[in-house]
Amino acid sequence: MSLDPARLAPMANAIRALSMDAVQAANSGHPGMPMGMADVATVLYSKFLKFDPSAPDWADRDRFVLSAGHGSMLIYSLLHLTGYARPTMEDIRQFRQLGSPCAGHPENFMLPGIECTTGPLGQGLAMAVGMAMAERHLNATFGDALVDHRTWVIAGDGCLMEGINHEAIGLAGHLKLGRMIVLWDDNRITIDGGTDLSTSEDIPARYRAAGWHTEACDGHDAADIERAIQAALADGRPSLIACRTVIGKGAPNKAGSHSVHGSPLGADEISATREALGWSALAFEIPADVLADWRSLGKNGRAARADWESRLAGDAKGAELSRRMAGELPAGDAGVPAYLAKLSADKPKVATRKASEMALEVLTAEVPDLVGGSADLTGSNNTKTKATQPFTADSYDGRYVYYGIREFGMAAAMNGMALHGGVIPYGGTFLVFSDYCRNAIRLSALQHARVVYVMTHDSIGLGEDGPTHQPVEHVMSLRAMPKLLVFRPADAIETAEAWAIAVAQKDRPSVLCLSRQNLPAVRADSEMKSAKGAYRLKAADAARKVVLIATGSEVEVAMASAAALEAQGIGADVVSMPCWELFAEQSDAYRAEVLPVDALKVSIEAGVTLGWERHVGSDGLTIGLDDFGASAPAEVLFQHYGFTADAIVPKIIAKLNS
Ligand SMILES: Cc1ncc(C[n+]2csc(CCOP(=O)(O)OP(=O)(O)O)c2C)c(N)n1
Ligand SMILES: [Mg+2]
Repeated sequence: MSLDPARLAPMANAIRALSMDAVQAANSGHPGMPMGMADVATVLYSKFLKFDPSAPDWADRDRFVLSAGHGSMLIYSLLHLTGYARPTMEDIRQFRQLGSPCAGHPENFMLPGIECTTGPLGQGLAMAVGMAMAERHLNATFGDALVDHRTWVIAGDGCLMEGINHEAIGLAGHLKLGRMIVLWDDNRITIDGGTDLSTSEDIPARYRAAGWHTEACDGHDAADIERAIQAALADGRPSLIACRTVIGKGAPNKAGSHSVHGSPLGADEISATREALGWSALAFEIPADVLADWRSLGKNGRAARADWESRLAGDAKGAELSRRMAGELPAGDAGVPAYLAKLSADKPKVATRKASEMALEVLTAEVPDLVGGSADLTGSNNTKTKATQPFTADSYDGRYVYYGIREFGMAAAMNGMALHGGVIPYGGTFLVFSDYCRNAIRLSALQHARVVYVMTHDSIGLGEDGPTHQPVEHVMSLRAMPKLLVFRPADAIETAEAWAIAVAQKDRPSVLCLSRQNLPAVRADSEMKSAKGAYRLKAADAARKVVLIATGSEVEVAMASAAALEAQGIGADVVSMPCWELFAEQSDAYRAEVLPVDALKVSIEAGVTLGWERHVGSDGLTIGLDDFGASAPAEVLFQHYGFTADAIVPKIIAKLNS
C-alpha cells in the first residue's frame, strides 16, 4: 500500500506548526529538528510504528526513542496528534514551563509514551540498544506470540558523533540486533554551523564496518522514506537510514541554517512559514481534517493490542511476563534470609567482590529477571554466575552480556533494558572507571531506572595497579548524585544485604563499591541492618567519648582502633555506614541515636574527606586520603597512608585533648 502524499503533507505540517509555535511561545527551544524530521516521523507513525495511545505501557509496543532530545517538540506533537491523553494542547502551550509534562527535553517520568529521557546526545541511541537487547531476551524467553516488537530511533548528527555511538553500534552489530532501526536526521548542520566544520567521516561506512545495514533516502519524500524503511525491515542486520533533510524545513528564510537549530523563528519568519506551507490555522489550532487523519491512525494499533492481550491471557507464560513487566520480584524471599543466616554462621573472610558473586549465585538462581555482565572484567568483577549463561546473537535467552571494553555503552544499554522492563540489569567495571559511564549513571537516577552497578577494586586497597586504578574521589562523588544508592559494604553479610536492597528498589539505581582484598566478617547476625544505611556495630564498653564511623574495608580498621581506645579506658562506638542515602532516610531520632552529639565523631574511609563533615560535624575528625594513591601492595599502602589503629588512635587522643 503506497502512501497518499497529499494527505501526509498537511499531517507533517501540523508537527511543524506546533513546534514553531510552542518554541515561539516559550521563547526557548529547538524548532529546526522537528520541522526537518516531520516528514520522516509522519511516515514512521502512519505506516510502521506499533503503538496504541490508549495503552502507552502496552508491553509489546514498539519502542520509539527520540535520541536527538533537543527536538522534543517532535515527540510532544506526535503524542498529542495521535491521541495520547497527554500532552493536551494546554500542556503544549506550556512547553518548557514549570509543571508542564512538555519539559525542555523529553522526560520518561513526566509523560507516558516517552520511553526514555534524552538530551545528552548519543545516549538515547545507546539506550535503544539495551531496549532491543531486552526485547530479544524476552522474545527468546516468552516466544513470538507475547514479545515481538521493534526499536526505532531518531538520531541527529550529534548522536552519531559522540564517542558512545561507537560503543553502542559495535555492541548492536555484534549482537545482530536486526529489529533496531535508526533514522538519522542527516541535515549536515549542528549548532556551530555545517558539519563540514568538524567532521569528514563516512558515517554509513563506519556503521557497515560495525555490522549494520545502511540505507539513504530523501527525508522529505514520503515514498522514498517508506522504501528505505521497507528495505531496513527486510534486512537481518540493525539498520541505519540516512534521511537527507533540511533543518527547519518550511521556514523560507531560515531553513537549512544553524540559526534555526535552537532559537525561536520569530514572528515574521513564522508568518512567512505559514504562508509558504499554506498553513492558515492559528497558533495551537489543528484543522479538523488534519487532526482527524492523525487520530484515525492513532487507532490503528488498537486491534493489535487487543489481540496481544488475548494471547497474553491464554498463554501459560502470560502471568510471568506480566509480573516481570510490572517490575515485581518473584513471590517469596529469593533465598536471602537463609543465605544471610548461613553467612552469619560461617563468617567467611572474603573480598566483597567475591561476596557479591556469592550473593549473586543465590539471587540469579531465584530471580530470572537479573541479566548480568561486565565491561571485560568478568573475572575481576565476579559478575558471572552459574545461572547466567552468555547472551549472544545465537542465544538471546542467555543472561550474561560480554559488553566488551565499553563502560559507557554498557551503562546506557542497562538503562535501556531497565526502561524496556522485564529485565533487571547489573554490570561491572572497576570503580575508578565509573567516571567513564558517569552520565549514564546520572540518567539511571534521573529516569528512576533499576540498574545495579557492580564497581570493584574500590580504593587504594586494590594495591599494585597504582593511582590510575585507585579510586579516591569516586565514592564521594557518586554520593553527590541525587536518587542514587551508593553502597560500600564491609563484609559478606553487608554485601548480601546491599544486593537484596538494590534489587528491591523498583525506581532507583544502586552502585556497589566492592573490595579487591579479603575482608573479615564484622557481623554475626542476619538482621538486614544495612537497610538503615548505618548502624551501631559495636557499643562502647567504657564511658563513650568517641564514635568511629567507617565504611567498607575501613570498618575493620575502625574496630581495631576502638579496641585500642578501650584499652586506654576511652569508650568508643563503631558505626558501620554502608549507605549514606538510606541513613539519610531514617528518622531524626534514629540518626541522633547512632551519631550522638555528646561524642567526638571520627570518619575513617580510604578516600577523599570532602563531605564527611556532614556526619562528624565541624568539630569532628576525618581520616581519609586527599591525594592520589600509589603503586604498592595494599597492606603497605594502608600503613603508608595511615589507615591503621597505630596511626589513627594518637590523632583521636590528640583531638580529645585539644
Ligand atoms: C552530550 C551533549 N553534548 C552537547 C549537547 C548540546 N547540544 C544540543 S544539540 C547539539 C547539536 C546537535 O547537532 P545535531 O544532532 O545535528 O542536531 P540538529 O542541529 O541537526 O538539530 C548540541 C551540541 C548535548 N545536548 N549533549
Ligand atoms: Mg544536524
